[in-house]
Amino acid sequence: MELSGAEILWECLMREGVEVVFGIPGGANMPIYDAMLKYPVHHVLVRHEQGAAHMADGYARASGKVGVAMATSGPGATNLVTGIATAMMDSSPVVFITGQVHAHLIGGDAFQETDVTGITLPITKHNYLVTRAEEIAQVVREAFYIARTGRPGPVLIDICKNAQIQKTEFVYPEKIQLPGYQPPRTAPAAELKKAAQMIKEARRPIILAGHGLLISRAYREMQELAHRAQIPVAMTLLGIGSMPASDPLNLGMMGMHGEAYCNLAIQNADLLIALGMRFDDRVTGNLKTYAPHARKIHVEIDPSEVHKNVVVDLPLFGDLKAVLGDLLPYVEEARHDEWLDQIEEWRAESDSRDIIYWPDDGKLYTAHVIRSIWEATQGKATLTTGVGQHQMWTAQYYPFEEPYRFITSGGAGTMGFGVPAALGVWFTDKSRDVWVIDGDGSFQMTQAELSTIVQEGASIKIAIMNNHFLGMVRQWQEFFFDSRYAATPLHGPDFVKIAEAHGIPGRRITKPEEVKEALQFANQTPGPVLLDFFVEMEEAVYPMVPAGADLHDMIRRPVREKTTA
Ligand SMILES: Cc1ncc(C[n+]2csc(CCOP(=O)(O)OP(=O)(O)O)c2C)c(N)n1
Repeated sequence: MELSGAEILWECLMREGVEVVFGIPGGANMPIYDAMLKYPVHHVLVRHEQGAAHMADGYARASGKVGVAMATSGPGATNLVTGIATAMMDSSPVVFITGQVHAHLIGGDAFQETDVTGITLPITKHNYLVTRAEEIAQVVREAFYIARTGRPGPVLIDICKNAQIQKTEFVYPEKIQLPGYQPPRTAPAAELKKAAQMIKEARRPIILAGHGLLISRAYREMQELAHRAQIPVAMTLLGIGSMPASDPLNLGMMGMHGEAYCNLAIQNADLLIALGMRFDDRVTGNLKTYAPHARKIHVEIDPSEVHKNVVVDLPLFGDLKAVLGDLLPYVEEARHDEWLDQIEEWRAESDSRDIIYWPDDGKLYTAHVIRSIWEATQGKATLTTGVGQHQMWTAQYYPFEEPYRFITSGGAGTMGFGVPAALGVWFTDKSRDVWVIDGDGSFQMTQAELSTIVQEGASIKIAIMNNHFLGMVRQWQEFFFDSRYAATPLHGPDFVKIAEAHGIPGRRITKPEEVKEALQFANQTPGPVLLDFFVEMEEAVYPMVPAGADLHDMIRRPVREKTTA
């Protein structure tokens, strides 16, 4: 059957199970958009291509399926770049499809010509420039396969306009052969036995649970390992949800803003079992003094991550689900009561400093607002965030019982991620309770997507933690630059009016006693709602490991006298 290149693209997308795409049309991808009308796919028209990228990314993270974002050539394509880098850093499977000028014009500075494959080479898992219609089917098939297998990641397909228009015979490639691309599946039995022996010998073991556990859907196997050998679990920011917050073995988040007792446990451990995490500088602090007493097992699908930051004793290459499934039969039951008692002692000391136990002093603290949102949503919402203090407080004060409920930009730390990612999450299941916890700075970066939310009729609740600062940078200035607040005080618009201008009901909350009623209002109002919380302006996230400092060298929240309320 002869089809145009654009039709072939959609035929392939249908075969990949694509139901929703996010994007903006323009000169170089108009044939793709024109052909789209013949196919049962929902297109979400965004207001800025960065939004499309984050939506597709949020969709992918929440569902495990490949997200799809589209843009025209030139500025359309370059507007995707931040979103592509964000997906790359967090191993999110997204296929980006950009239009390109006619093949014969390439290199001639044609209108809206940009070398997007060149630009995105270091921030994609793979990318393609397609100049002929005959290539499209094969390329799309490969792109989806590469995006979702092994260590997932973004793949970009740049399709010249002539290739979209040309007609050719459509033959769907049933098989793909990529000889140089063979992600490891599981580790050899001898290595697994070695790992089990190391676990048996450990007196102070700890599991480091990363994003890979969620990506490979191996969290249940990890929980079984933890329970069988009584091993406490520390999570990275993106590993949150892999262990239920209420599990006694859960130590919460590790690293720069991790729980103090969690970081102390890592520094005193005699065995680290690192699962699908990459020893990022935000979780290790100073590498020279990191977990000095511990032997280290690292289970990783991407060989380039092993020995990169931390040299380990035993690397196990493979898909976590397969590796843990194969490891479990070798792991014996064990108890580490003394070790857990020690950690409990550190935990009690941490509690004495925790802002969450402060009595109501009339001030609106972000940590308290987030805990109230947790209560109002019975801990069952799916949350997206921007980047900054509010993001860290969300990680600390919204205890997640389930995986895939905390969707946030980790590796890239991309402000503006929250609102568009939430729309992507909503498309995975429209009955989900989706909340954005945003900062006033982050919100302003992609607030244009409020229009998209309204156009799509999406029920998304947005809670802005409005401290009138670029809060996290202000905190660094307070701690490390003698409180010289260079370019961090932030004048924002009236967010309630902004919401109302979009037809979204909004409320401003300035006092603790208004919080509960506002959250009820959000829960009871169908469709999107925006809540603008005027929170304490100069509150800091604790604990904090200064960049590059030893992991145990944390700045702690001063213990507060429990006198007046
Ligand atoms: C796109 C982007 N630009 C700059 C930064 C640097 N940065 C990190 S946190 C932060 C402040 C965030 O402010 P806000 O969103 O209001 O959140 P808050 O820290 O106040 O909770 C900035 C500017 C970033 N992470 N991303």
